[in-house]
Amino acid sequence: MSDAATKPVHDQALCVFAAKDFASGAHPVWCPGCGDYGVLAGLERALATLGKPPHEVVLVSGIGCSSRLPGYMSTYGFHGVHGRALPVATGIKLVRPELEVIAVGGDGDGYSIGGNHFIHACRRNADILYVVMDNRVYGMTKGQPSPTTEPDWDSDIAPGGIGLRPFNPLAIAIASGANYVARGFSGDPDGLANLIVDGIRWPGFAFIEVLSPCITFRPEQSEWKKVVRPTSLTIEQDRAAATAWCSATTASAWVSCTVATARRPRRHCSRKSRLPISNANS
Ligand SMILES: Cc1ncc(C[n+]2csc(CCOP(=O)(O)OP(=O)(O)O)c2C)c(N)n1
Ligand code: SF4
Ligand SMILES: [Mg+2]
Repeated sequence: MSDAATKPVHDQALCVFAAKDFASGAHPVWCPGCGDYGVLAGLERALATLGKPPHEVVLVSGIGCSSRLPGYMSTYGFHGVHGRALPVATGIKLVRPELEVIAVGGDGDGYSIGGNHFIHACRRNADILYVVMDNRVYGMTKGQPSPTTEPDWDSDIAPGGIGLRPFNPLAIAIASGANYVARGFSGDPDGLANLIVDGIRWPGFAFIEVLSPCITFRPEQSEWKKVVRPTSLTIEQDRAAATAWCSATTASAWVSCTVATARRPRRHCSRKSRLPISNANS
């Protein structure tokens, strides 16, 4: 038997695809400087690294600027309705477990109208990846506060700020049962690509929160590139410690972290070999 036949599929396929093979050719309509460009680049690089043929990948989204992303990639795509990316992605995985299913969207889509689906997708632990482009605002509908907006963010729509404690997506995901949880930054597409590769390889539900600036409605977020700093923190197996760490760091969003636990994914979903997780952002 040749070496190629005994190697894991993702190793055999390495270097077969370039990042550009995952681009659809459609020109993004995002504002120049929008963080979502970095997420698109990170996803394309990650899939090229994994050697996944575009026809074996399905991208599913809801509604929002960020949810336009599937249209810019050459994989299969499903641009659905607001807040419903995760149930659609879960359904696709159930009937086609051999496909790589990736849900993408924004903080409004995933944590507000889709918040219930987020919690239960973590709990169901299907073997899919969920990438949220968090700009702490509803970009597409012109700047309303979202669940992750800071309480004192002052705007014409919410003068003086909404005064509510922000939703903590990382802590919620871990506490709800997600197997792999990480935070990345759109200004670091290579680091993000590493997190995406790890998230896809890790069995069960993988969630990656990406700090992705909306430079139009939150121009102050262009400062993120000066303050976001990677960290090598990795917590494995200890769900309580990981949740506590994420809860304690709510205010300081300026880190990347990887938290992974090994709860078995749902039986009806494809089982992947367990690969070691790396300190992707160290
Ligand atoms: C059922 C429903 N309610 C409200 C809307 C209006 N709407 C479209 S996008 C959006 C928010 C998008 O915010 P987010 O998910 O953070 O994406 P972003 O544009 O910031 O990337 C809303 C409220 C809708 N399309 N459908
Ligand atoms: S409005 Fe904001 S989120 Fe939407 S494309 Fe422009 S910069 Fe990006
Ligand atoms: Mg948003």
